Amino acid sequence: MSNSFMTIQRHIMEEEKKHPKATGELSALLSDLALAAKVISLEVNKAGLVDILGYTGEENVQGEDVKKLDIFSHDMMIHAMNHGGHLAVMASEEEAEIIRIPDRHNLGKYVLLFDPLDGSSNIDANVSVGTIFSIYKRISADGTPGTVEDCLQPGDKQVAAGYVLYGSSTIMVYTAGDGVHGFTLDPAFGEFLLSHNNIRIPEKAKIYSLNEGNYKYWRSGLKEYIKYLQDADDRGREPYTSRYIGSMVADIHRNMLYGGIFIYPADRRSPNGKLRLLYECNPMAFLVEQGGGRAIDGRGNRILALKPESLHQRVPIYIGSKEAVDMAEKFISNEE
Ligand code: AHM
Ligand code: MG
Repeated sequence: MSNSFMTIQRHIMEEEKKHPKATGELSALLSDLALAAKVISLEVNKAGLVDILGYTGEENVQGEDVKKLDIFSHDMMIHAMNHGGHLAVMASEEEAEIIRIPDRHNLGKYVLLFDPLDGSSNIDANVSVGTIFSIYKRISADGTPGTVEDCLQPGDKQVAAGYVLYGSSTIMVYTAGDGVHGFTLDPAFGEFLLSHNNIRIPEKAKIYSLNEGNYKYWRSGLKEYIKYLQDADDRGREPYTSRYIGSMVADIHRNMLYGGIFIYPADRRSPNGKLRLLYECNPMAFLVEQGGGRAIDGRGNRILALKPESLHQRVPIYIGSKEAVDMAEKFISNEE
């Protein structure tokens, strides 16, 4: 079948058919996520109209509360996902505790972790933002409500993960452990259509992305690594180029396509970096590893091997093209 008719639902079903024991539940879950993404995409694209249409107060013209987009996205994810019967429990970057699924719907075998709208501080400037998701199988007993332990599994246990980038177009990228695939939302049909089959992150990077405003707080190894990237070498290597949007989904998506490294390091001000292991680092690490790249914490560990200790734990991250992450590891392994 040609790509133009390969919808995300069809792709997910065909992937699942490769596994003889599959029940179709994961397909149903991913399809529900695609639906939530379409609704969030519509709302994100309307954001700029808010001022023009006079929705700026606490209430809109219909007398309804105007929700901030990150809260809207959080609520939308919950409403789209909590009645499907496939989940035992959820957790979101926007909520301190686990999100329980209503009775009778909470006996499914999967666990969903998500960041409903990452980078939302950028939204008023029309900068791209994204939704990130991560799916595990429950470890608590079947037929009981899910628990916090279900959410605290190492990233290596993910069965699927992905992101939706609301940019110049809306694209949903996912992996279910067999490559990374991207689907662009066709606004005319309202369908996600396969646009990026089997994304492979270039092994050699050209781009580095990190917040250089934090230079003063970096340790010596990171300073030396960035200096190294900015320099040419005598074997003909050109300097890297710097690109930092400040929206993780957009920065990593670009690096997946063009080759690059994204870093949110530990430094003297943020001893564990900024980004959250469960909602940001693990799903992105699964995608990047599936695309042939690497993701490490700069302390000798793969991101996906870390055992989470708490729902909102932060970890430093070095993620992207293999060669660039290997090189970063050498510089930072002996930093002071
Ligand atoms: P958020 O979860 O509050 O939106 O913050 C996460 C975002 C990432 O998308 C981005 O990579 C990072 O924060 C940027 O942080 P900084 O402004 O410190 O560079
Ligand atoms: Mg976030």
